[in-house]
Amino acid sequence: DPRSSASYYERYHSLEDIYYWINKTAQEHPDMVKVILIGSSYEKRPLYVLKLSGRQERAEKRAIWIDCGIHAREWISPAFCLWFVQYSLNFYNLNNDITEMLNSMDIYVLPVMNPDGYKYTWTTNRMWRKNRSLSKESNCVGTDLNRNFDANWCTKGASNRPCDEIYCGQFPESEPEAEAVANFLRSHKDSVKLYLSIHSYGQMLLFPYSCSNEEVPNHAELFELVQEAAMKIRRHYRNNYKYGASAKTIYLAPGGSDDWAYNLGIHYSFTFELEDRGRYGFLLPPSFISKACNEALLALKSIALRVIQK
Ligand code: ING
Ligand code: ZN
Repeated sequence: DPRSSASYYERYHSLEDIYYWINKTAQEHPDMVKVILIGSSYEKRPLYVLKLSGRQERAEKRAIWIDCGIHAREWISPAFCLWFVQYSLNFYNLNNDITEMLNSMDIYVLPVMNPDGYKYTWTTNRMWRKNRSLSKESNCVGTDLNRNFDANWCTKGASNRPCDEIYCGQFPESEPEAEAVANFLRSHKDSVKLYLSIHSYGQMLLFPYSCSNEEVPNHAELFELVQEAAMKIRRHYRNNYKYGASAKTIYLAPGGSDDWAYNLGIHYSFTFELEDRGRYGFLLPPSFISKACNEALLALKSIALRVIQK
């Protein structure tokens, strides 16, 4: 509708809107979209994954996994997942890159991995990061889902205190949101070749390890992939993304999903930190959504098409 000031994908959406959108998107594209329930959150909200497939059936199809919204306040992240799904459906058979991606790989998209936290950022505290699980030993609420995976769990760079923002939880996968993702990936590990987790902010393209200063065996290959993707963002959008192994590029962060996925055997595993460009932090105004999503899409395409060629 040309009269509306900004399209649906250039706004942020409440959790209820996103659930409605998931359903509607699947109904409108029954040939390309399936909804999979992979589990539920601590407060029993459903965790839905959209499975996107091209119309070409191929035996032994490989897959990409993308999760958004691990951290509640990083609103650009779910916005990217919605935007990416819409782009895929609109430009399949129109844009060569997305057509090739969807013909060679199924793409699993989890738009909101932390629905309880996301809801809380809309109702109560915009700056909430963790999920909303209660603790036995403390009145503080929430575990950092990106410290709850079984990769050097709760070592330096995470906290065992429930009041901290980087609380690792009671044990690895103690949180139903992390467990649901881990279970899904364990049962699809032969097909999923590329893992991607979307965060903000800071403009970085990261790969394992975050949980140690060690280099992964294919470090040089992963470095080339993010370097090329960052170069494309620089050329097309005149924006500088940093890139490299997480522990050296930002900080030590054990228990992260990308490290865990890597150790499971998904050797193309990445975390993207999207915009802002230095002014708004987590509070990126809606007018910046499309630029942030376009540059992340460019990086995703660049990496995915390389992985498809391997
Ligand atoms: N940054 C990530 C965090 O969880 C990160 C950084 C990347 C950690 C990859 C682990 C693995 O702290 C944000 N902004 O959340
Ligand atoms: Zn984050």
